[in-house]
Amino acid sequence: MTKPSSPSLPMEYSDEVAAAKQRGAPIVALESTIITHGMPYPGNLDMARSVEAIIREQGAVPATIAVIHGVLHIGLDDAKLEALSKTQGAMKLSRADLAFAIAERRTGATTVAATMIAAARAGIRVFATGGIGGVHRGAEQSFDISADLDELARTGVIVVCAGAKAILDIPKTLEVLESRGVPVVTYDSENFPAFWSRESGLKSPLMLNSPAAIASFQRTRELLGIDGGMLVANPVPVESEIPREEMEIYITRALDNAASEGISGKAVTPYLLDNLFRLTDGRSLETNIALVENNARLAAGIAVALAAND
Ligand code: PSU
Ligand code: MN
Repeated sequence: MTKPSSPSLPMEYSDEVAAAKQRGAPIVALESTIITHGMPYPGNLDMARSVEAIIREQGAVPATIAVIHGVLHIGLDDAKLEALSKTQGAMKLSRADLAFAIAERRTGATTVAATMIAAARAGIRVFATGGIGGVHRGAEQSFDISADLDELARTGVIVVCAGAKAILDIPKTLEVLESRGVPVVTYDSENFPAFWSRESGLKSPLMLNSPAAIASFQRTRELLGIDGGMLVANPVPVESEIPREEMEIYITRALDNAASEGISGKAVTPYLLDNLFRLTDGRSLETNIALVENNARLAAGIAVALAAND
């Protein structure tokens, strides 16, 4: 008599990622909300492809994560990546609703929080994104604090970003990360970056200058039995940055627009990104793409350094 098999999670690896896992090659996770909710088509597809290519050039394997018709995908082949980049109405998934999308056979893109959960489950330790969610300006009224911060505190994945988006309250975001015990390491700079700009006006809590040093810091945390994630902030390259003072003008306008249209909840971040894209005549998007590419390069370096010491 055969025992009924226990139900298993509908999770599928791309061929490339499955092969990488088999041989113990370094893998870098990538989120998909940035594709469906963060950038317009076709710029989103160009970005998704170029980020994957950069990770391969650095000797690692990219794993873009998304839920497609209820299946949690770890790595998307090019046809799936292209289809996702054109999908209208995909859910934006965080810890609260990742399982909902799978159970209800829906299609959804993973935010930083949901991508971390999926990456950890797939044994992937490094993840590249653009900017994390954080404490929104006016959070003392709206209570809008991204679930990304809680996820960083509890899930052991290194997240490489370009700092917190300047649409957020960056001092409060750093305070929450500190309270929750999340190390914030800026790569090769003393200043914590603000996504489109290299500086936020705040010093970074920690600084390291090489992927090997970041890998060694992470190993030491593991030896101490400290769980939870790490945030690595990588300033946007000088030639692609939009200076803080200039960006602030657009951000103030975008926030005003969001307030007068009554935008709230999950819609806030996508609305602001889209509004800034218009207000800057597409320049914010060019910067966004450049910084994600830059983060992918560093994340691959960290993944390679971690794998070298396994
Ligand atoms: N960074 C980008 N574009 C994005 C995001 C980050 O360059 O679209 C997304 C990420 O998926 C992040 C999410 O997790 O925005 C945060 O949304 P919220 O503020 O609703 O938690
Ligand atoms: Mn929010």
